[in-house]
Amino acid sequence: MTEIQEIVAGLQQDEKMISPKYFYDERGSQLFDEITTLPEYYPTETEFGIMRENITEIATLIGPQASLIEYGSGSSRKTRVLLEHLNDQAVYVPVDISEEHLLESARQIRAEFPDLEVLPVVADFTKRFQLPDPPVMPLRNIIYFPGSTIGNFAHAIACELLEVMYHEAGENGAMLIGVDLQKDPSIIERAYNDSAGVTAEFNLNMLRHLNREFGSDFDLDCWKHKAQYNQSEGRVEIRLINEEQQTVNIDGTTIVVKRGEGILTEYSHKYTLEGFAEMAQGAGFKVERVWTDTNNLFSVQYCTRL
Ligand code: AVJ
Repeated sequence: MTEIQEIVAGLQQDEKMISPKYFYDERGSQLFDEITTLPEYYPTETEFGIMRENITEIATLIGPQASLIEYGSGSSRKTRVLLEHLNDQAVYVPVDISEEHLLESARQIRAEFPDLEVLPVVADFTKRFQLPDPPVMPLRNIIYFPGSTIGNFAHAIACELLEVMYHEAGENGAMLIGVDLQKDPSIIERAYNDSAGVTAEFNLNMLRHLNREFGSDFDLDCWKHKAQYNQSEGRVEIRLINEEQQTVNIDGTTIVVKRGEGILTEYSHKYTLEGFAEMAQGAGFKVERVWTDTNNLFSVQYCTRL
């Protein structure tokens, strides 16, 4: 299926949905960067703190001459702490769907770390893609998957993705992953309903992106952001709610959207430590080490192959 066919198929489901990967055009990547600096959005700062606090131990576990493969690297903000502590002849492979954003961050990283081999890959990491061959063979691969991006994926797909990462890690490889934890729902809901309205703008920008890139005609004035924590599923569900009945044309297909109907644009799953360990184990990983913050909001986990 092509991207546009995938989008149309999502809009024809009983519950309309569009993949969260379509958040990330140029503007969407910028808006996400802005989200990470919001006072209500605890994940980024908390993960950053955990990384800073434990960076010596993390770098020791990774060891020298490693290839760090980052899935969904965005601006690579958190990665800098890690790169600063990696040892000689390290390779950094940032993988991201947003080309301009990725290449600009790669350029900056190269300038900051002249000894580091930086090999950016423009790819949708939910699909198969080719990893570059570094000029010097690294001792091991470290899959770096920060930000709790794993939470975007429904359980079965998250499991598949972890399996792919298990294979990409290779024989003596490992995975370093950021995993957001279940907690007081009010803390979570606030993080996705910020008072400055940046998350709402980020959500709405997806339709702007689709109109431009795929020629759809969503009426941008009719949609409202909604984010709700579903406690029994342990996930935030983010939707765009349509306020006026409208028809949307995309790729020669007409979609009727009723007043009050929503489009699911994102899941953000939150985990228990046991729940994540079980999922990792299903993919062949053993959770070796877990670091958290003092409030147990977020975790960084080091997983080796079983
Ligand atoms: C990039 C998927 C980790 O789920 O918290 C932030 C995206 N969406 N605010 C998240 C997001 C709305 C974010 N991830």
